[in-house]
Amino acid sequence: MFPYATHSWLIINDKGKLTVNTSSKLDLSMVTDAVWTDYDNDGWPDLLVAREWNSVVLLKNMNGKELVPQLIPELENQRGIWYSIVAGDFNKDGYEDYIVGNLGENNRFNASDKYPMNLYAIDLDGDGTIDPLITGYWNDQNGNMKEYPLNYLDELVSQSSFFNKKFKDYASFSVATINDLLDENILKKLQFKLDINTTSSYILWNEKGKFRWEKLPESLQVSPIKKMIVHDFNGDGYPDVLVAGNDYTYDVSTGYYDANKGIVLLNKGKNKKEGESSFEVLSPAQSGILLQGMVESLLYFKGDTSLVVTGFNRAKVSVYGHAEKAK
Ligand SMILES: [Ca+2]
Ligand SMILES: [Ca+2]
Ligand SMILES: [Ca+2]
Ligand SMILES: [Ca+2]
Repeated sequence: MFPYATHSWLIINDKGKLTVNTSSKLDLSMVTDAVWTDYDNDGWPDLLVAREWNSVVLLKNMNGKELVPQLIPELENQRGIWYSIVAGDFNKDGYEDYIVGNLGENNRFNASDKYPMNLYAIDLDGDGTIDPLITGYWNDQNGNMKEYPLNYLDELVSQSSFFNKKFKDYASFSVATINDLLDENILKKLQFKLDINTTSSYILWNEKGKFRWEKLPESLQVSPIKKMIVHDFNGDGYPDVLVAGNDYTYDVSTGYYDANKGIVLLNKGKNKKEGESSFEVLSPAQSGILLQGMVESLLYFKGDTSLVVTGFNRAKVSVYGHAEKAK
């Protein structure tokens, strides 16, 4: 139950027989997506894992014997609601790079190192189930940044009776910081706490096995990035990216995320400036592909006419044909 996560498993395909064993059990917290990628070009595919309320984590393939999570500060320092990850050698230096989808910047949270968003896993009313409490930082009446619950009182009351016992009216709740909510006694019940310091989506450059983050352009920060396809759409030899997302499941206080209509990142080749990408952002009008809704799946089927197939939440599947350019 959120924010607890069950184990992840590596399923071994042993000559057509699928097996799991104790060594294939992995504790990776809330995993959303993963990509096989030989990040260090040693011939063994490694696993790069995207996680919610956590960092991206790299599991290095030790000569085919085991997958070992690596402690990499560049990865651990960026904690987000990472929904999706794809790989492609975008600058064609022989090392695969990555695009990592996050919540985006179209929200009121402004998560940062100094002012993170926190998630408290705590059973406030003592009924045996966790009442996850999410907080962020906003200015108080005196202009000082204070930590407040993110949800409206109505939403919290519907989640746990703790809140209507604690707050008799909206006025007292509206000025209540996390310290008013969780006093010392209640904090004893805290099971664990997670935090994120970025909601932006990024390109993760792989510089010969060292990682460097570069924010995706503004027009890609409008909505959560849930699904992506890496494919050389215009046949120039450089991998491009189709980016889809949105989320209609957030609470009232956060609202609908629906601003991504399907975005193509056209790779313009080698970096113009060292260390900077040169992706051209194509709108649906420019690319001819429009993905309106909450995207749950996105697939590319290769064929005489290749197909981009998109699955939406509570809506029909959309299919776009894509004629490959002759090379
Ligand atoms: Ca490797
Ligand atoms: Ca590269
Ligand atoms: Ca509870
Ligand atoms: Ca291309």
